[in-house]
Amino acid sequence: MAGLSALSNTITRPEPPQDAPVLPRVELDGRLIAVSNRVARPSGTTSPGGLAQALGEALKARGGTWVGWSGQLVASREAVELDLEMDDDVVYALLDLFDADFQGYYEGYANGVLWPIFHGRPDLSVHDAADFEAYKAINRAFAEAVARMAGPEDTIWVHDYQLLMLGEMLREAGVSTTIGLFLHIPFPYNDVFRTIPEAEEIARALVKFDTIGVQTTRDARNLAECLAGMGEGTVHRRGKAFEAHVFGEHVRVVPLPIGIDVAGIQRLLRVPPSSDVVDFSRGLAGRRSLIGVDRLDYSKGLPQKLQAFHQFLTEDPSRARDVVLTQIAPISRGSVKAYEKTRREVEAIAGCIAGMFTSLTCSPLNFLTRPVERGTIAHLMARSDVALVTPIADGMNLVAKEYVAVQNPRNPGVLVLSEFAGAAEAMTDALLVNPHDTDALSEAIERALSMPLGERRDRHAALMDVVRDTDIARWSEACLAELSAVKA
Ligand code: GDG
Repeated sequence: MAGLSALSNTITRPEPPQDAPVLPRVELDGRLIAVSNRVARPSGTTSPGGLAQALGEALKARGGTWVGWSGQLVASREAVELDLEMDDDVVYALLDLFDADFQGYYEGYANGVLWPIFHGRPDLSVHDAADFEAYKAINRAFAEAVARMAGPEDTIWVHDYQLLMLGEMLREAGVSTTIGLFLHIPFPYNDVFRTIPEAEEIARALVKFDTIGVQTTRDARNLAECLAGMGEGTVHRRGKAFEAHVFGEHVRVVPLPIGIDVAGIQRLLRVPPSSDVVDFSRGLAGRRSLIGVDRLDYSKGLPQKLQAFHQFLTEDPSRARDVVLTQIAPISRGSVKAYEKTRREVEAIAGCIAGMFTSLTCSPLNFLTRPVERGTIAHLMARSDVALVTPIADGMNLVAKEYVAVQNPRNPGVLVLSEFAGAAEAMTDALLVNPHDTDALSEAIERALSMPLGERRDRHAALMDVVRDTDIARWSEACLAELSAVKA
């Protein structure tokens, strides 16, 4: 590891950001009504998460109505209210949910069955038929609220796995306008999807959407073929889209990779860093910085990442004085059993690394399970030589794009990226790794740390093109273009 300490420390101030060019807007006839379980309301504190982050930016940019859960649970269905909040051009329509259904809907079915199965982990699914009834009841509550406000010219844009039944329920409620779904998480292979006892009921509901946007071509193919396979239908490829004719319906499944607000994250670097970041930079004292930012979720590959980092240090314990990995891992869905288990597993490996490699004067691992302020994350990313983004399955992974966006193009860091992140489909100039291969991941860390400047610059320039191409404004315009094409 002689090379490591000999390399110059790459902590540099990123170059001044360039604002993204203004894009032509897709004109919609009526209003845009976005619907998601959670809403990033201006008055509230948003928990870390890619969907709220992305949708918030998209709606702020063009205006519209955002329907989502108010955060309030009520004791009877009759007490459910819909509150309206205005902020600039966005109306937040906040729906209370019925307490007795909420747990079955959210922890039980959405996060206990759909999340693990869609991430290829049917072994972690905990199925209870009553949870599906609760899931449908909450989807119906959303459908009733949206049906009350939707006009015939409006465009309804539903988000994610919590609301898969909404297209069908809106049609049942008499809504005839365009309804699209964007699925932020991967869609699994047919055999995995069919492990859900209600797979056919869900498939029949999915075909009621006009268009379904997904993160990658692989997801689009999986979804269209799965739907067609379940109903003995057909799939045709039309350009990048897959069109399924099945259950007497026609649904278009389109890869629409999501991105980030590039100018927005770069603007965070114009605000001086907090004293914590300044102290952190000072404390590095020539050590190289690696960063990871992942909700504490089994899909994010945290045990695999820490295991590989442990191996990297074990191969040459002197590395523990040359590098520091800052892993931000805010606890997420802490009351779901599989998450508790992942947390214990991750904490055990982190404890093992700390125990084996921390000296009286330095530690190679900063492991944080509390959420960190967004500006701090941006500054830490900008000051890190390497980002480790190693999910075992991920719809896209915005962290990979955020890291690239805040690098100094003259002296950029290196992105180590799991080949199982949706981001890997286009970000092929990252160091792509299989996170289950501990040796390969440990080697990728070393290769990233010793990559020559010329190669770092070339890879970064290519990655930055991908990040700009999928900027959040472009993504939302591309989604809305798909939706408006349905009406044409
Ligand atoms: C879902 C899909 C898809 C993380 N920790 C903190 C924090 N974060 C921010 C990150 C990033 C976001 O949360 C996480 O986005 P990801 O894309 O990585 O992952 P998910 O939350 O699983 O998002 C995913 C996404 O939806 C969008 O479609 O990419 O595949 O699973 O922005 O920076 N933010 C703050 N403190 C933290 O501690 N402030």
